Parts: sequence; C-alpha cells; structure tokens
Amino acid sequence: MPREEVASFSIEKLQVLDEEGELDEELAPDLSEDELLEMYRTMKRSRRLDEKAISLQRRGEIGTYAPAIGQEAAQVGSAYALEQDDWMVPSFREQPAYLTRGVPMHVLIWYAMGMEESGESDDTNMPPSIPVGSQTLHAAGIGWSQEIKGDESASLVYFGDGATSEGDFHEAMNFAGVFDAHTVFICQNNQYAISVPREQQTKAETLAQKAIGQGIDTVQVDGNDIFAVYKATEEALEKARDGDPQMVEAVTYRQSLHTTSDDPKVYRDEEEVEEWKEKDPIDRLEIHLKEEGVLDEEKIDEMEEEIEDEVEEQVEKAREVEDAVDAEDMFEHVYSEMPPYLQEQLEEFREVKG
Ligand SMILES: Cc1ncc(C[n+]2csc(CCOP(=O)(O)OP(=O)(O)O)c2C)c(N)n1
Repeated sequence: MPREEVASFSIEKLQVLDEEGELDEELAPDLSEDELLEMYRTMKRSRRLDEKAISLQRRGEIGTYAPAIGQEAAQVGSAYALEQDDWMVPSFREQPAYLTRGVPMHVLIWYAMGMEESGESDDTNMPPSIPVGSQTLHAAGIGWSQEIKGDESASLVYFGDGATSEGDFHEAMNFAGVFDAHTVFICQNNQYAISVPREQQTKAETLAQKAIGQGIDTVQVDGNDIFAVYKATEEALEKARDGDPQMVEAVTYRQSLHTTSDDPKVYRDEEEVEEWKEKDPIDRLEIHLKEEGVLDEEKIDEMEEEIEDEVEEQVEKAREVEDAVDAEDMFEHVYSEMPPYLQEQLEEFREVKG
C-alpha cells in the first residue's frame, strides 16, 4: 500500500503596521481617521484604567486584578470589528474589549470589588469567566444558537495561550465546527500562562494550528498591530456569520503582572520585557497617527487629561455603590432554598459582622 498525502496545512501570519509604525497600504483595512482615533483612545483608556486598578488593589480597595497592559491592540482591534448585537465572551483580562463595547469603567471596577452589579453590563457582553478556557464552550453554544435561529450575528471569544491546553478549548472548537456555530475564537498568545512560558505550553509551532485538527480555518496575526487584528477579525466574523467558525491567534505580550497576586520578576527577564515594550501596541499606532498628521503632542496631552478625569470620576462612582451594597447578598442567589450548611454560615457571618 503506497503512502500518500491525505492532508496538509500551512499557517499564515498577518502584519499590516510594522514595529516602526510603517503601514502596508495594500493590506490596510478601511478605517477612517475618526475610527483610528477612537481605537487609539480606547487603548489608552484601558491602559490608564489598568494602572489605576493596580494601585487600588495595593491600597486594599479592590480584589485581585488582571491587567491587560500590552494586549490592548489584540482586544480593541478585534472587539472593534464586532457589531453591537454580536456577543463578546471574555476571559478575566478583557478590559480593553469591554471598553470598546461601551461598558463603562466603573462596572469593571465593581467586578474587581466583587459586586454582582458588574454582571449587569448588558445583553451581549458576557461576564468574565475565571475557569481557564471554560468560556470557549459558552461561546460555541451561543454561536450554535445563532446558527439554529438563522441570526446574522456572531460570537467572539477571548482566551489565552494556556487555555489552548485545556480540554474545553478543543471540545468547543470541535463542537463549533460540527454544528456550524457562528463563533470566532481569539487566542491572545501573551507568551505566559502565569509563570509557564509559551515554549512549555505546547510542542506545536503555532497555537493557530490547533484549529486545523478541528477543521477550522485559522490565521496568526501580529497582535500588537491593531490593523492586522482588526482585519483578520473582520474577515473571520464574515465567515462565522455564515456558520463557518474561525480562529485567530494574536501574538502579543503581557507586559505587566499576571494578576496583582503575581511577581513576574521571579520567572522572566526584564530584558525580555523591555524588548516587547519596544513593540508596544499603543506607541505603534501613535507613531503612525503622528506621521499621518492625525495626532500631535498637544492632542495627546489633551486626550490624556480627559482620560485621567474619566478614570477618577469612574472610580468615585464605583466607590459610591460599594457603601450601598449588603454583603449578605452573596448568600442569596446560589440556591432557590438555602441549604442548612449555608444557613449556618450566614448566621456565623451575621455574628462576626455584629
Ligand atoms: C481550570 C483552571 N485551572 C487553573 C486556573 C488558575 N489559573 C488562572 S489564570 C491561569 C493561566 C491562564 O493562562 P492563559 O490561558 O495563557 O491566559 P492569561 O492569564 O495569560 O491571559 C491559571 C492556570 C483557573 N483559573 N482555571
């Protein structure tokens, strides 16, 4: 029996705006100056929010927080390609995506305060999902329902490089492929799953190729290039809306902490961080917009002042509600009838609270 090739594959990588801020005009997606400014502003808002949130956590005002510093283009570029009735299914590091979707900052701060009000964002933005990879299944389910109902809309799910080692991810992809789910899987390969580097995560050359096994089209993009991320996501969404699920691997870098409980200096070199800072997604778009005459230092200063005011005002708004919430609420909504052991805990809580 002769051997013959029965399948073959290759993975493309897309870059439109290079590290020096040079744009490939032929590949550039159709984005107006106003749209680009909005994307730039959203990336800067997210970065400032993350910096502020780290300091709030250090002062004990909020709980554990996962900053997205360095990953802003991967999220803003992809979320910007969505329509409002498309679903956004996040993991726990998706501040830039939420902001792109119009969710106000105080809602994100509430989440870090443990306030259930944070889950009331709106219909098509799911709440953060902490079990790694679990949200890929939710997105496949949403995408399947969109197919069954004959909707034009799609669902887009975010997850990290570490999540691609979880069974959930493979099951979700397989399900999405078989049932024509309208789902786009966006892997933010930020090089680390807490302290586990990408090289120890998988023997595969790319994470994008993991989709091939499930028969799903896939592409790798420079995740710090907002043009490439937007373009690849827009193309992927178009196919997903027709019941052809897609995957995009956005190659990026987590410049800051995994969460506020982490100390990355223990497992990675500062030199590596500096190298990636040279490829910073916000700086890269800024260089381009300055060259195009769309931005200058004065406009940037003005924007930064507005963002500073927004962050301060939103933090204040988050604090107001904290005082109005009863911590006993956390006992209320898990069961329709409270089991005896939970009743005991509630009584103990009341005693401690006094
Ligand atoms: C099922 C599960 N296992 C372990 C954890 C603990 N944990 C939280 S984040 C994380 C790493 C996730 O890495 P990755 O998927 O690359 O996403 P990133 O945090 O880098 O954005 C782990 C192991 C968890 N939350 N859920």
